[in-house]
Amino acid sequence: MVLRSSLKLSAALKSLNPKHVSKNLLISEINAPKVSEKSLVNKTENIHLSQAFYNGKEIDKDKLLQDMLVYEDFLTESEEKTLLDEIEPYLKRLRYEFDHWDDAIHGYRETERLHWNEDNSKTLKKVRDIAFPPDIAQLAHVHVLDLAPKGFIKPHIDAVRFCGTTIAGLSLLSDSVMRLVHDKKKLYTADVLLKRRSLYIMRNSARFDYTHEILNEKESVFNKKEVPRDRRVSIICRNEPLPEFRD
Ligand SMILES: O=C(O)CCC(=O)C(=O)O
Repeated sequence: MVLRSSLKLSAALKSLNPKHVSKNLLISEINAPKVSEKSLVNKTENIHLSQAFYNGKEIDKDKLLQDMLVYEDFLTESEEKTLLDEIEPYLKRLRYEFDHWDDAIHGYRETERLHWNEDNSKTLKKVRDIAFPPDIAQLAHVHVLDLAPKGFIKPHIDAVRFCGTTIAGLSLLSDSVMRLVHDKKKLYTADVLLKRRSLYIMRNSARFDYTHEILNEKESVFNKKEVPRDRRVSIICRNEPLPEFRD
């Protein structure tokens, strides 16, 4: 396995650069994959928008709902186990990092993986097929992020140098809540329930215009209901940075 530190979230977060976003959106919207509405399970139930979306007209809620998709039960229990069986031996050798008060992630260990066994390659192909249109260049490495039960991710926008229009993430082992907050208009927020074995696709406006974070165990509440946090492993596929942002 070849490690590319640029994909790692800890590295990517150190160079956040959400500028030129409107240009990105124009390009990315052309490339947006056509996801069948029929295959979306409980999308509206899994995304809770703040009142501002209904009171104000500044930000289009339908646009956000087109760009933040959640597929419940995307993985079967057996697919989840097969993915964990492959990555667990490696993750177990790493220590969770809790140390630095200013880190954007707290209580995590992570790796990137290029080669997967046959079954897991099939599962990841399903993710890639649904998340990315055929003509879009994808990062070959898959990012694996393991959050301890007390781990959390602070608000950030992924650096445009390291990731293109789309982030597609599988959630293993635990439910969690992802919060999106509009980068310029902070009252526009969306809580997204990421159930164990679900897949989320965050693209275009959701990826560029909103910070995203994974709430810590104390704040892990969705629509007034507590969402108990346990260790959570996410497996994340991304597409290549847009050409103007490549090194
Ligand atoms: O663990 C996740 O699903 C979120 C990861 C994340 O924040 C990112 O990839 O930018």
